[in-house]
Amino acid sequence: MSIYAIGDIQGCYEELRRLLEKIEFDESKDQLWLTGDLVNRGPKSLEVLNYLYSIDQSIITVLGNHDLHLIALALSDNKIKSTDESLKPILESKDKINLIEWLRSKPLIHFDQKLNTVLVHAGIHPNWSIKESLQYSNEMSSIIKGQEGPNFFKNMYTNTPNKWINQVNRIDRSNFIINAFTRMRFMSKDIELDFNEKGSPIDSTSNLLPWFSHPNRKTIESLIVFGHWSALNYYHDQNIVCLDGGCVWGGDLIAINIMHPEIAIKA
Ligand SMILES: [Mn+2]
Repeated sequence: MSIYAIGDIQGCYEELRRLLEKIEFDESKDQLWLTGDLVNRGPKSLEVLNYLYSIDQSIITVLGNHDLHLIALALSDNKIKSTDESLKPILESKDKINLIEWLRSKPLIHFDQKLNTVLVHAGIHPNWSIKESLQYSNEMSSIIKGQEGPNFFKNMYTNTPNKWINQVNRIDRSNFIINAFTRMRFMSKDIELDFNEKGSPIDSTSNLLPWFSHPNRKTIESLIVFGHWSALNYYHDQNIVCLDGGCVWGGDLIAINIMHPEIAIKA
């Protein structure tokens, strides 16, 4: 059995199938980890979801910001905007309820203890240990899955608070946890999240640091597999590996065998 991880698919169904062929993925014995953002912007979001749903027993996926956005749309009566056109086939599908409930059952992070490896969409806040991160992810899953879901999603779209304080009101706490796991890229030296800068840290001239470069990051001993940052593309360094090749923007869909994060496989 092999474990593969694939970055942000965002509706790139053809590339997904091509990449799975290339790695000779065998759903009867291999496992596939996905960094989230399965849908939106790309041409075939419904096909991606239907396919992943059909091989659910062999995949582990975490939720990305676009997946959360899809759930939010499905649970509200809001009219969809032109930027969300690619989600329409899902929202109008006869399988909508099954697909959305399937997504709602997925976590924000996955931790494999034996491999000492974490799967997450954007990253792990530098102040959080694995144990704390799992606790926050579970806390949010019960909101996302539960009766509070629709109300939570209505209040989800905010960049504040941008600093982690453990004891704040429930809405601020939820929004911060979601933003850290699914939208974080850069932060200040005081660990305030910045949502404006999206470029590559390699050619950044600002004082901002990527979340993974923070000097006292608590999860430094574990491998963290993430996506969300297409400007980083495939990036492997000091126990982190980014797999967002920006497939939806004309880049690559990227896979790794989890035992060899130093080798990127592209389609
Ligand atoms: Mn994302």
